Amino acid sequence: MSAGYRVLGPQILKDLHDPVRDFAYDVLVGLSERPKRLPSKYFYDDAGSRYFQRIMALPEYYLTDCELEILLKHAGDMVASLASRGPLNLVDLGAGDGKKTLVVIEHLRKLGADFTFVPIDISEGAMRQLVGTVRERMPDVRVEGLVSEYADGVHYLGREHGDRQNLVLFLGSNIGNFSMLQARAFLRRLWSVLRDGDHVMIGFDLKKDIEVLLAAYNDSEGVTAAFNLNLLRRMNRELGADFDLSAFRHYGTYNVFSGAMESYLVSLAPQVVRLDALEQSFAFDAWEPLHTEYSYKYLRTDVDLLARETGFTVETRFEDERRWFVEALWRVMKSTPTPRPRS
Ligand code: AVI
Repeated sequence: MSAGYRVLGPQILKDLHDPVRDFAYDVLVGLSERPKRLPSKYFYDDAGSRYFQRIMALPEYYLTDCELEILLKHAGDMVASLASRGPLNLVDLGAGDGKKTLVVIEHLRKLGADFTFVPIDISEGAMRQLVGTVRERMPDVRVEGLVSEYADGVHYLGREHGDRQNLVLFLGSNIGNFSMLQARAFLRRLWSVLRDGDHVMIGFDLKKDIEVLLAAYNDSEGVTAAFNLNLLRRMNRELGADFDLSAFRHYGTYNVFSGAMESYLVSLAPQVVRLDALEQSFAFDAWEPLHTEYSYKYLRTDVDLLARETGFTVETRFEDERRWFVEALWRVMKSTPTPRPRS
């Protein structure tokens, strides 16, 4: 076992960072910037993960339905050849409630594959729920859950799972929460810990009618607003802050130039917020934004380019009927030596 992880029950591992200290540090950095910003990974405390599960069930949040439709139709074809190639780790980065992953697992079981399910998620509550669901519904499946951020999960993968082939799932447009630069860096890092012939399956949300995008991130029930505002509640609880949630509003907008849905919390009045854990106060002007999330949307050509730029070859890609979402299966290419420039 690597020194960075602690066993939490027989099959859940937890990383050893001090989560409150990391959170405090990122809040200090983010609230000191202009414009103010916070990393979207802090949405996912247990309450935030529950809000996100509600978002995935909303009629306006089409992403989950599109991806589920693709997986129900094509997951069998996508994993068939991998299942026959010997023992496999099915790694799920940002697993959440695992609803879509269960479809892939079901296919691997039907194909008689020898596999271990390795879900990796930042939320311990979501992880316990997922591991519980798999144990209950599919007691024959080996599960080894890891509660950690993506970067630590990728590091763990490289150290602990080098001897079996890997299929890494990165579903639900989680990649969209990275900037294009971060997505490239993340995929290169993932590539570097994987071996030639390993696979990644990535869900990309495509560029589409802007009204559809705006509705998905500004739902009529206000669940996305509550999800966003929960970040302030989390700071109140964990960092001794005194944010007044009614003094901020959620604002989701689409930036056509960058291709991202952008989420903000906008201060409705001039106010000063105290954070005891930082021994510091922060002033907000009226209408000052606090940026909380990017959700990048892709063109099909962006997806293929990203594969090429990060060392993968595109094996298959499937779209839903509305052609709003792409599920891509990429293979890690390592055997071809990088061509050297002629001298
Ligand atoms: C997790 N992630 C891919 C979601 C998204 O669409 O960016 C999070 C989310 N934010 C608002 N609604 C959903």
